Amino acid sequence: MSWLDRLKQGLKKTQENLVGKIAQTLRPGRRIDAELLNELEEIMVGGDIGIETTTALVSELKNKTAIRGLQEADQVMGLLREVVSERLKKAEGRFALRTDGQPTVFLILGVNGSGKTTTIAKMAQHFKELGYQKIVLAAGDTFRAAAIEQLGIWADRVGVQLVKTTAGGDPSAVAFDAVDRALKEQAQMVLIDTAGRLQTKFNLMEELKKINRVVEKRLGREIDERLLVLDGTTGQNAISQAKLFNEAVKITGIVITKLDGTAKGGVIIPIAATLKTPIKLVGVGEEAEDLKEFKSEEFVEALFATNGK
Ligand SMILES: Nc1nc2c(ncn2[C@@H]2O[C@H](COP(=O)(O)OP(=O)(O)OP(=O)(O)O)[C@@H](O)[C@H]2O)c(=O)[nH]1
Ligand SMILES: [Mg+2]
Repeated sequence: MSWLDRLKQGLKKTQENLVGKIAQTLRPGRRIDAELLNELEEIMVGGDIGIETTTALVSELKNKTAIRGLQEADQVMGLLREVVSERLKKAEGRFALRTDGQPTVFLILGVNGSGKTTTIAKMAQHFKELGYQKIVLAAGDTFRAAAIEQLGIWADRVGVQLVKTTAGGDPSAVAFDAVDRALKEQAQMVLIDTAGRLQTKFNLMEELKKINRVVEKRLGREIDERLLVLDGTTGQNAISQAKLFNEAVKITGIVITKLDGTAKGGVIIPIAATLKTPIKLVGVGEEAEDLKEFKSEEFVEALFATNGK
């Protein structure tokens, strides 16, 4: 199955919940009026676009229909696609990969269960296939023994190195050791896993700051990417998570997972429109092929597909 087909399949519920419902509202023969715009607004808020972004989108639709002299409801879909595309396009971002012989270092963050560890596994596989011969994974989620084991299984399966400690150990020390090894052995990449849960939120954020600090000290430069993994099924919650994490360490990119099987995927629009952080990867399933670079055009095509075509 091509990536576009996977994306379409993954986004099917979101597509139905959002674009499907909007299409029903935009019946041929209906005129564009205040009532129609209110209905659109309701569907968009219900589709996890959030009040702020919905208001902005609807007001832009209103202006554009006036400027272009559009009166027919069935002319609105093309316009909506246009204004959504613009926002998603601005949120596109590529990975910062090093080309100076130093290892590219990514710190992976996010609340528990968001998909951090599987994202690391998928990324390791992807970069291995791209020709990165030496990749080091750091089992920085020392909170649970199972988390260390899970990453270890992936490291064996993909054929990359793992640096770990025992459960309850110091995550910063693991991250430091992984980067230290990568520098000494001239590895091309280090992917650092972190815990998504600790006793209190304050502790988690302080720990993430410490990992970041310790790694950057060893590197003598900034970490290349601090990637926040957001679970697409949590809808609007993803936005508040992003703000929270961004206060602790500056997030350089967003990964949105689990867009399959949720009707809440519309959240990608406010993520793109309100957060100043590029979206770098989107995930629509548990297989390695289900996680890919975010390309707004493909995404819009899948989101606005009619009848899954
Ligand atoms: N359907 C679906 N499941 C996913 C996707 N990405 C991850 N998962 C699943 O989500 C679950 C949690 O993923 P993990 O990678 O363990 O999440 P985590 O953030 O490391 O979680 P903690 O280690 O508990 O903090 C696993 O069962 C994954 O297989 C996705 O894109 N789609
Ligand atoms: Mg994990």
